[in-house]
Amino acid sequence: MKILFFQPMLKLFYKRVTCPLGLMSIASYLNANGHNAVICERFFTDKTPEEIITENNPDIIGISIVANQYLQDSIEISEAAKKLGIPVVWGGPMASEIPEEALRSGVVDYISFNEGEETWLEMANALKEGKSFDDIKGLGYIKDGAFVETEKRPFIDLKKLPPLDWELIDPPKYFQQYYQSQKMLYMYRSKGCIGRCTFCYNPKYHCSTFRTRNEEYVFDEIEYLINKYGMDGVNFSDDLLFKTEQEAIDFSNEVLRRGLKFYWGGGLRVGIIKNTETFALMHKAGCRWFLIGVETGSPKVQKEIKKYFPADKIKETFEMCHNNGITVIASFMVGLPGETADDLRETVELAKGLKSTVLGFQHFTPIPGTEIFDKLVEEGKYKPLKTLEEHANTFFGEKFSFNVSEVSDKELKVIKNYFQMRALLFKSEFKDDTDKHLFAKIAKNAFIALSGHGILHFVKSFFFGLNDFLSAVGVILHPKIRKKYNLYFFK
Ligand code: B12
Ligand code: SF4
Repeated sequence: MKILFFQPMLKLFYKRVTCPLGLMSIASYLNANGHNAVICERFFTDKTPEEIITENNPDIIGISIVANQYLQDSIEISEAAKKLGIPVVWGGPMASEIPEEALRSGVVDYISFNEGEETWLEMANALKEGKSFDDIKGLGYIKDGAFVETEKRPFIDLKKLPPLDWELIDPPKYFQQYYQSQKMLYMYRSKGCIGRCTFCYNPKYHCSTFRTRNEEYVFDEIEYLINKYGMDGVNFSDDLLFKTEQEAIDFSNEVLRRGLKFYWGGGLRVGIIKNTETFALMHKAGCRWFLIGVETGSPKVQKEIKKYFPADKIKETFEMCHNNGITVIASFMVGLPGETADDLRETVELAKGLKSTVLGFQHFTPIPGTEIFDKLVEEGKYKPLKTLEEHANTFFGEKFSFNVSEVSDKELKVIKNYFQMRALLFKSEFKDDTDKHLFAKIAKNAFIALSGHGILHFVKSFFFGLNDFLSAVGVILHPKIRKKYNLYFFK
């Protein structure tokens, strides 16, 4: 069967194009089982969805939806498919969270929940044999006006999946400058995370499990991409790159044994790696960055969100990274439920004391299906969106649209902007081992990546950057808030 997968475009404008790993995995699996699956990256083509579909003449279409921002384009693609009478299946985290809204919109025929590989193979085989999809596990659809969800599909054994076929995409198109790498690609070695954080998609989407791919394939793919395309960096998109310290040691030793020269990093939890020697080994093997979600400095809020790490453990992990030349990108959230000014002061103090760090502050937005979301709905503090159109018009995390904390919007914004300003001002806090100002480097790289896609993107990215800069500078206009939270630059 011919299957056409779409990676939709972001609504506002391109922020960063990463390889569509989920679609690549499904397409590789289908092709290894005798089907003909191709991937269309919407951002790389000027053709309309109708033109692309007509050109490919598929039997069925699949669209991957990560978050709200992809919905508008996904609706457009689906409408074109409907006009041409081709069935449409949506998948990915966001599609799994709003199945009924999506199906009732009339533009989607099926929702494929969670992992797509086996569901797709069964769908493609059923199509070939002229059978219906009604009994295929892991699907949602509308029948006689009612929403039907078939039996839940158990997780697949990732080790049984074939290697990713990197020729399904054009890897150089996805190269990014990132830290020390000039040609960095996204890859993955595991899925899920053991955490039970109440705001995260993981407990529901991956049931707090952690599974790894066939490590041999991961290394073979890295070797292939280095040799064929000159890839020199990998950002592992895993939620949790290593579940144990031993995994990190084995991984690093294998990189060194194979003599692979590339920089790498990914997501990590505080407390997994306890010894500075392991960070030193990882650095020797090319590790240069880790993304760590700290979220808050308040033990009270930590308990609430079920992500509890004592401040000294957090500082210890950051210090070990710093001492071994590994930059930590620390992610915080402001505006969490019940968060008070005292809680935020603790967050500010913790963030200011962390070493070798890029600090990212995001406004909290509840993801449907998470524990925190259900609680907020139950308490009447959050009104769930009802239609697909409403979801498509909601900005996830980017714009400040929702505040369930005890603190005003303005204060949250000033705190967020203060850390942005700090990043601009203090090179010493934001440098990697090339001794460049990391923030300036990131900003420059983002600008190059964004504007490299035409004049419209150039203008948009210029104004986007300017807006960010002005917001950061705007912090000085709020002396009272700065005093309240100790947001000073030079003391
Ligand atoms: C890379 C990435 C991105 C990339 C884009 C990815 C892409 N190609 O679309 C970028 C950087 C642009 C991005 C952006 C955002 N992202 Co993001 N992203 C990821 C990340 C780190 C990796 C995705 C990945 O490649 N996974 C590996 C592959 C193998 O798994 P997968 O994608 O889940 O695919 C499997 C299944 O989902 C399913 N599937 C996937 N697609 C399809 C399609 C069909 C048709 C079917 C049937 C099945 C199916 O089958 C696949 C194979 O098993 C994930 C976290 C994670 N570890 O997954 C977050 C994640 C998906 N992102 C998330 C979020 C919130 C965002 C942002 C909204 C963040 C923000 N605040 O701005 C933005 C949105 C856009 C924007 N404004 O920038 C959340 C989604 C939460 C949710 N909805 O439940 C995640 C889960 C991170 C998290 N822990 O919260 N993201
Ligand atoms: S540690 Fe991170 S990835 Fe794991 S459940 Fe918590 S927030 Fe999600």
